[in-house]
Amino acid sequence: MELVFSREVKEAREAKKPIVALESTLVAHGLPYPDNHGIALELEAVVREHGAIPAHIAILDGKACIGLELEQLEQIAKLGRDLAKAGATDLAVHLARGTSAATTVSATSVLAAKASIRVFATGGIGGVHRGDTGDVSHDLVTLSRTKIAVVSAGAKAILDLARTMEMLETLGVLVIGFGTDELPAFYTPRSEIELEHRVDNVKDLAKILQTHWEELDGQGVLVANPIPADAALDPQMIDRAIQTALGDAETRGITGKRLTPYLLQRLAAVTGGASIKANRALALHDAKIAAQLAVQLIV
Ligand code: PSU
Ligand code: MN
Repeated sequence: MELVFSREVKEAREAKKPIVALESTLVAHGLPYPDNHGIALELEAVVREHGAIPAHIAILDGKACIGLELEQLEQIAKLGRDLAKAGATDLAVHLARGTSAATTVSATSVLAAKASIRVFATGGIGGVHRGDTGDVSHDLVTLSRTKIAVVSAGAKAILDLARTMEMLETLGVLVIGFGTDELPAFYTPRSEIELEHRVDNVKDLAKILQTHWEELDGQGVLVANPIPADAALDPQMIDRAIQTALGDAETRGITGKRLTPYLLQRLAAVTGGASIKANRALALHDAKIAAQLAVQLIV
């Protein structure tokens, strides 16, 4: 497959600099304009500040873009939900037809791995939705078969976190708490779901990843990195807001691909923007740890 690299990523590859993948669905479908554009630029800045090169990933006119030029990123932020949302399964359709799409965690992971990028920062992965609809994000399956470390604040709190954790275990996705013994709950640091493994620094983490990938042919790893305490939302407040958003989605019959973006948008409205502020803080924290990890992996 032909990969199109941004100027900065092309140079980084030639100089063998560490690179961190970033997803475009968070930009197009997870956050409203113009916050999405500002946050995407901040994510890139944090990655650079910590010694790595950012590579936002998307499909533009049938090209798998690894790293986006400024105007491309802005275009994606402005298009928002008018842009298609592609999971890993949808990639071939866009590539073959020459169409454009924002890439989810699953699609971003697949394309990053094709570009030999091993570290990816995002807010929260998809997972098992609440209730009994059987809606389970393809992110989980992709992680089970793609060599990538996704640094995220766990899975989004709108999900059933306990079942998401069980599914990760079933699929053999290694989950490692970064400075925590519990799966983070996205907007809050704690879920009371205990993790089997914890690290407290990127050096320790890098060693585990190298062993996992190089000696055992292990695949995806979820690095569960809690939201910084000072940015966390009140657990009861966000729980109530999630209940409201879930109720609204049910009333309006929203399912499938539109569900996650709809819930995030409702949460932003119900919390008066507090969920967006928290999302920004946790994603920036993920970008920082991911950059430090990417640096550590090549030393
Ligand atoms: N995390 C966020 N915001 C998002 C997403 C994750 O903070 O918008 C996106 C990711 O792209 C993830 C997708 O892969 O939501 C999951 O969608 P679904 O539940 O339809 O699989
Ligand atoms: Mn789904």
